[in-house]
Amino acid sequence: MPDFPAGFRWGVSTSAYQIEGATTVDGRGPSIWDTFAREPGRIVDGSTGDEACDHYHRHAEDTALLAGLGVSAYRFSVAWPRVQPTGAGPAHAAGLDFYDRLVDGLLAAGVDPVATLFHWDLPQALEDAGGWLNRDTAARFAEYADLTAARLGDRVKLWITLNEPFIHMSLGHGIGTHAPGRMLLFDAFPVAHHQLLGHGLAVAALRARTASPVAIANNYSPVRQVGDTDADRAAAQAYDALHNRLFTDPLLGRGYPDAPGLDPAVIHDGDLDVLAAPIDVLGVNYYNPTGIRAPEEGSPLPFEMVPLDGYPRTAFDWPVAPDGLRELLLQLHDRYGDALPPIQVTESGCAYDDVPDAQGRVDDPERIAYLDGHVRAVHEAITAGVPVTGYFVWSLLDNWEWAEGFTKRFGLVHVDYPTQRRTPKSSYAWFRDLVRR
Ligand code: IFM
Repeated sequence: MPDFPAGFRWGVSTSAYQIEGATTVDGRGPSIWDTFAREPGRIVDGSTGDEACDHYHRHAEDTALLAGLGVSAYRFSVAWPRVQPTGAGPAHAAGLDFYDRLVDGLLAAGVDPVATLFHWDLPQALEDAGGWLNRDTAARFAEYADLTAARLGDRVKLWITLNEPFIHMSLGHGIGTHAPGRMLLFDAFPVAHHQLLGHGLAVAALRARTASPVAIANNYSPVRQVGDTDADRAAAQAYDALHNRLFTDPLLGRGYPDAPGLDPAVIHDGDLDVLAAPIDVLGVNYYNPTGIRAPEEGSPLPFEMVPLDGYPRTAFDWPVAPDGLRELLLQLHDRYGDALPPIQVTESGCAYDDVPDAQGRVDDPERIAYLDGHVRAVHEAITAGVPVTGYFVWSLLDNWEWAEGFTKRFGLVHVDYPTQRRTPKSSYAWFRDLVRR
């Protein structure tokens, strides 16, 4: 493995609903995921995040795993319904106490806390008032950011406002496979705009409370055009605008791209200035490229997704394509030039069906190969001049993978859910050695 620049940030990521459990403990309010997971047929194995990895009670053990891994940073998310059980009103002290303990434990272990404010677990009370379709949710989000930073702002080393607003819009509100389960297709655009507005307002709230850098974590997927007709080209451009540019263009001061579904009536005067508030870091979550061609006649979508041949595949059936990460980083650099802040890869990882052997060891050579390829791709991008300053593996632990429940394992650490026993996999040792070097 080639050398990385001094100060490069090596970390791992998780999110609250996927690991914490304890969903009714210490006054936490319900979130849209508590509701959604209880609806029959929503989650493949019928599970919920009620217990997940029980991290709420086992955070000290998990912090020790982070210390053993030697990472310089840990990206977790704060559960909004712990801080404001109904999404409004004063801070709920018992909820923030948990993050206080976590952050202090991380600092004592020499690990920088990196906090994401919204990783999809919207308080149910806000959803009942329209959720992200309601412009007011943006203001509520800024209020929650302020309350959280008032308590943790002196110790969190990097703030991330939103996680993957594109995925929350498209799966949660476009096709309904994630909470809150709405199927609005392109009428989901207000969810994009109100999340971005909430981000911009939250950036201002955070700046007033902390000197730590502020970021957003977007999901990106470089588009591989399949076919060579004008219609294929138009389809690839439409998908690229939606997945890769809808959130980043306005964030970096370019205004919205010409994307399907964009409704100018949702954008009020001055909004574009608010949501383009300067950020210090762009978080990049990358898993795989997407094959796109022109749709069949009569399709409700202006593109069709097609599987990409010639790549190994993960247990999620996603192609393993480290070249896509290099391509994406170079594309962001070319596209945004001087407007692009330093990048940190805030998620990169893969699911495999990891099973302990007779001795209880978990060997996951595919994950090691995956991470090796993606870390090298980052290095190639840095060598080509892209300012990448960090890389976070998704995820520290096997955890509750949204609509897939417990069936997809992304962790460097295996979790036996019935006993909550943690077993570091061989990829944990591999990543530890890489970080050490
Ligand atoms: O588990 C998710 C995470 O919550 C957001 N990014 C993608 C991961 C894998 O699907």
